[in-house]
Amino acid sequence: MEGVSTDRELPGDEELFGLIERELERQSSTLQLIASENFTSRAVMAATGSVLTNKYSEGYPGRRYYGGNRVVDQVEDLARRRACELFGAEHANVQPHSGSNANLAAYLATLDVGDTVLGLRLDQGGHLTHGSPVNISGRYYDFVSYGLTDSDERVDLDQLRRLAEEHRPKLIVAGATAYPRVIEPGPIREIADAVGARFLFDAAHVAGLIAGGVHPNPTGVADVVTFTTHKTLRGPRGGCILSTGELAPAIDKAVFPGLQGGPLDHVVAAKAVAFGEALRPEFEAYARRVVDNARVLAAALAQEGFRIVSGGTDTHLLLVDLRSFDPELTGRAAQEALDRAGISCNKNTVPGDPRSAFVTSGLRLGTPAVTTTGMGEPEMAEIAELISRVLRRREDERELEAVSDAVATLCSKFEPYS
Ligand code: DSN
Repeated sequence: MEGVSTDRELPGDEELFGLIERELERQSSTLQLIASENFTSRAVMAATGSVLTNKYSEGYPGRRYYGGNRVVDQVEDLARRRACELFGAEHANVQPHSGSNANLAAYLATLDVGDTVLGLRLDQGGHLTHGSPVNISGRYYDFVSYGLTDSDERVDLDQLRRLAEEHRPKLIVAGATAYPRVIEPGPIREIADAVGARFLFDAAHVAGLIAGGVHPNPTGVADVVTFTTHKTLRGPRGGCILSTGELAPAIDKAVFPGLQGGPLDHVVAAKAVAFGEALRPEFEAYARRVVDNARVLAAALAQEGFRIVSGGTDTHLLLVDLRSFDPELTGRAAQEALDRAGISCNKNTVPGDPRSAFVTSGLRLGTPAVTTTGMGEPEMAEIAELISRVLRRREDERELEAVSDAVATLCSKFEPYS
C-alpha cells in the first residue's frame, strides 16, 4: 500500500510552498520593524518542522495519558531544564501555545473568577490579556488599571500603590506590549507584599533582553513570570511560564488539563533549541545590540521631528508620536504608507491618544529582527531617514517606489536566510 509521501525535498504542494517562498522573499527584501517579530535560527525551524509534530503527549514527563512518550519526555525535560537555567527559575512550564495562554493559565492558577487584579492600561502599553473588556481576562476577573505618569511617561508607581491599597488586589500584573522603558520588578514586589497580593510579571516582550542581561530579571522577584518565546528571545511561536516551586503544581494543572490539551511537542523542542541558543555568550551581545539599535533609531527619528514617547527607549522598541511631525498624520495612514514602501511596522496608540486604537497617533517600531540580520547603527540612521521620506511625501507613489528600492538594496546586504 502506498503511504503518505514524507519526502522533505519535494513537498508536493506547489501552491502552498509557492506562497511560503513568496513570504521568504517578502521577509528578505523588506524591513521588519514589528517589535514582536524576529528571525529564528534554522535549528529552531528544523525542530518546528520535525516528526515531533506527529506525537500526542497530554500530561507531563513521566505522567502522560498516552504511550510512546519516552523520547518526548526527554525533549520536554530538556526544554524545562534550559528555561530554568536561562532565567534562574525554580520551575518552568514550556507547554503554553502562546503568551495569552500563558497569562490565562497563570490567572487560572492564582485567581478565582471575580477576583481583583491590577494591570497596565491597554492604551498606555498593557496587553489584551491584562484586563481588556473584550478578552476573557477582563470578563472573568475584576481588573483595575494603572497608568503612566504624565510627566515622563513611565509606569506610575505612586498610582499603582494607591490603587493597590484601595482595591486590595489578589494579583498585580506588570509588563507591557507597547512600553519602551525598563520595568523594575523590585518596587512592584514591595507594593504587592504590602497588600498581600501575588505578583505576575509578563515578560513577553523583554524575555530575550532578560536572557541577554540587558533588562532586570523578574524571576524570583515575581511569583510568576510569563513570556513568549518568539519575540526578543528569537525562538518558535509559543509561551512559557516560570514560577516558584510552591506554585508549580497549580501552574502545571492550569496549563493542562485546565486550559490546553496535548502540547505541541515540535514547538516544545524548538523552545529547547532557542533556550540553548540564548544560553550562549553571543546572545548577550545580540541583546545589547538590539537595545543600542533601538536607541539610535529613536534618536535619529527625533532628529527628523518625531516625538519619541518617554523621550527614548531602554529596550528593543520605541513608540513614535506622529503629531509633532504632522498633526494630520494618523498611525493607520503611516503604517499603510510605510508598508507600500517596504517598511513593516504597526500603528499604536500613544499615551493620551485622542484617536482610537484602529486609527491612533503613533507607531511602534522594534529592532529585534533587523538586528538579527546584522544591521547596526549606520543602518538605523538610514532607516530613520527612509521613514521620514515616506511620511513626508506619503501621497507621492514615485517617492514610495524610490524608498522601496532603497529598502530592497539595504535588505539585500542583510539577508536573514542567505
Ligand atoms: N501581538 C503581540 C505584540 O505585537 O506585541 C502581543 O501579543
